[in-house]
Amino acid sequence: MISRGFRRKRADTGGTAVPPGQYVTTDFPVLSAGPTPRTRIADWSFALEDADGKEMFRWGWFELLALPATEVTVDIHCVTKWSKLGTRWKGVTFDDLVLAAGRPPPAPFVMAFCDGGYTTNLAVADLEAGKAMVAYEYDGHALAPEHGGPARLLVPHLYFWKSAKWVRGLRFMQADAPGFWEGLGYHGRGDPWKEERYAGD
Ligand SMILES: Nc1nc2c(c(=O)[nH]1)N[C@H]1C(S)=C(S)[C@@H](COP(=O)(O)O)O[C@H]1N2
Ligand SMILES: [Mo]
Repeated sequence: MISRGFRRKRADTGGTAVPPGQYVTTDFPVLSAGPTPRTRIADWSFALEDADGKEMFRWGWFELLALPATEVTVDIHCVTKWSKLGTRWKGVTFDDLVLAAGRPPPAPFVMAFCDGGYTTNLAVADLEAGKAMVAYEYDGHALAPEHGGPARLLVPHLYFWKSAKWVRGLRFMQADAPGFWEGLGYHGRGDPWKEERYAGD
């Protein structure tokens, strides 16, 4: 009871508990458009590619772990209407990846790409200044494969489909272009507070 009351109070401090049309869940649903890929750590890497598809930088698994790590506790919002409050993650922020790459973002948009073929588009403005990370721990443990392990994107201020699981890199783009769900009618940006669920919202 104590933790319940505390949680409610915490969520209320922002004025609104969850974005419009969302309900709070305490479990952690798995939503995947296909099977869970199983990439060996030895074969895993994360790449930044420029707008011509040329590699800017690539980190192997242990190189990623050696970068400065950031821990966040954030609420997440799925477009299927569940929200989960106070989720705890650890990973490397987009800012720290860009710093380590030693080159500023060469274009204003990215396409995130993943094992299994999933993609999602994001504006650099929605990644920088601490807004996004490549997360490899959830709630103090290695990220489970079904939730995107070994590593996933975490962009909690947008609907959770933007948080690409099994992410393997970001390809910069001069012009915005739809990823997997965006090409099937979902919104290009997906701000849950504006209820940007479908194209045209
Ligand atoms: N690679 C990949 N990433 C993905 C998805 C997917 O199908 N494949 N589904 C997205 C959707 S729609 C949601 S709601 C979240 C679900 O993450 P979870 O399974 O950890 O809850 O992952 C997003 N990232
Ligand atoms: Mo989703």
